[in-house]
Amino acid sequence: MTETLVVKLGGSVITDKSEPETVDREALAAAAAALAGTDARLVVVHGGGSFGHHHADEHGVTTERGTRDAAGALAVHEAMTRLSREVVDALQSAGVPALPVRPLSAGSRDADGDLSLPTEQVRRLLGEGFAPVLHGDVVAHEGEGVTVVSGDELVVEAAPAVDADRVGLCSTVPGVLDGDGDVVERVSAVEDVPALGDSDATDVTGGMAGKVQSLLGLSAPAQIFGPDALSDFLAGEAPGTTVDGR
Ligand code: IP8
Repeated sequence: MTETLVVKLGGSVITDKSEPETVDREALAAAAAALAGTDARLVVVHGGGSFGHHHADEHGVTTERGTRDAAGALAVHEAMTRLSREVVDALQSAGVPALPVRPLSAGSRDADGDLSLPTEQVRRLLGEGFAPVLHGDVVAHEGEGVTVVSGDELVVEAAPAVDADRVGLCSTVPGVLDGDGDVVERVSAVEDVPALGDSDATDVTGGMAGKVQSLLGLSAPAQIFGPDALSDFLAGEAPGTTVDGR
């Protein structure tokens, strides 16, 4: 049976973070070519890199701290729309039937910061043979105006919605690293990695601990791996770190 995969392309993988709004075209084309080589049904998510984070910083917006400045919120959203366009174009050029899905138009957070994201359109697009592409964005947040929604959060929402068989996070690091800098093969609980257990595992604004903790709640196994291992992941291998809390 055809597999359903949710793949996140980290913002740092597909952009040059040292220069505002700069796409790493070589890295993006390589990822798109790898994604074009799979028969799996694909949901693609990407992060902000030098697009979203630059503007979010400028306007003081995080996943928890919001803004009611409409121009600032639009600056973040439009930057992410520009990056999404680059990603969708690269995917389509490689032969992936990609179409963008905008979290700002659908998602929101309640006063506790819990995200709700309608996903019917993602399921339908997938069912009709498209590859929906979601991106980090800003979303309405009760009591805060708008706050950032990260790609990792979207992965956690999208994977159960499409009944994903596997989840892949393509990141700049080759996996979860232990205290010696070696890749940890498997994580079944945050405590499995002392270097993570020591840090604030409830921090979902970024960092490996928050990423691992949210992936542990999924009912599908997740892999965290570097850009060179994307094809291996798509081919059914388990590169980098397997995060599986089941
Ligand atoms: O790079 C953040 O997404 P992330 C997106 O996955 C914005 O954390 C708008 C900064």
